[in-house]
Amino acid sequence: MLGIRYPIFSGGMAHVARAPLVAAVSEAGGLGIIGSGGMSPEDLEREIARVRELTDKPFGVNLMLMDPNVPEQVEVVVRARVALVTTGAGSPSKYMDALKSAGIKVFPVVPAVSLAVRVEKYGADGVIAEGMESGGHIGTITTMALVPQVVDAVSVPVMAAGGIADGRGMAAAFALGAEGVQVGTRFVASEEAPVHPNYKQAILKARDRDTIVTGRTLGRPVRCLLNKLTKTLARYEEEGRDPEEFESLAVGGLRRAVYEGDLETGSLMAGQISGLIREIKPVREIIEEMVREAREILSRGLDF
Ligand code: TUI
Repeated sequence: MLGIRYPIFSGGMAHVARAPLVAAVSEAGGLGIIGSGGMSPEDLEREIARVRELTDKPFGVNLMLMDPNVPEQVEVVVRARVALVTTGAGSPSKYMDALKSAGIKVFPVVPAVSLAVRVEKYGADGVIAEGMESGGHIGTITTMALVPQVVDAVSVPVMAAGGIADGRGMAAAFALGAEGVQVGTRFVASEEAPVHPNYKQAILKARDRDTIVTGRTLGRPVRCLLNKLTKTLARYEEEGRDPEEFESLAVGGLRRAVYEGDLETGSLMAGQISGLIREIKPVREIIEEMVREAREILSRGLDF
């Protein structure tokens, strides 16, 4: 469907999934996805051009549906005829016709079965079932429980996301009926990710319980590494403080993490699989090891 060698998408991570990472993933045989969250339409147009300077392989764009620029971003991706659009943080129904008429494949991220069924009706070409192990904005169901339920509920291909950082996770996703995986955190800790080294090192240092979800009480749950900011935000929620106080600390947090490497007041969005990631590696190595390991696991029989 997409003309890629391996069924591996990189997450459309705002501020992180820029041309160097996106092109590296597509060059390595996966599908790189630009994270357009926080970009003006002009920024997005420029970023698409930068990817095209680096690779002639297919790539995609993620639309973060809470971004006020989405209507103009849709016009940009339609003009640019990118291979794939993924959507997150909302329902993409309004944009489906424009994207499909341009021949763009659309894979919405779905945190629940109900949304998967709805987007299939609107014409989605596939869905990305994203579990709450993921970094960033999340739903409430784990990948293990969500993926097989979405697989049974829709007929389009299902990609699994959330908690997948190696060939074991990829093999598990196939065992659950997924046809591919989307990987985020593992690619933040890649050589090519244009992210402050402090952010990458924080992922390497993290252990299994070092992420926290904040913003649930505000209806916008986000998973990040534990740090001064997220501990304070969690306390504010416990104390039932005014959401404006929460917002004033959280605003701009992802930018502080990605560009300034601010480990205290940055939002270091990362998934629960951070504890598994011990080394910064080139994207090609990450992808090739993942595929080799998944193949090896899936070719083993059962001995009982
Ligand atoms: O979107 C994500 N992950 C994200 S977006 C993001 S940017 C951000 N920055 C600061 C604060 C908040 C966000 C960081 N990480 N993943 C895909 C995803 N989509 N997760 C959950 C959803 C989702 C949630 C509800 C999709 C649809 C939905 O409901 C739509 C409806 O209308 O029912």
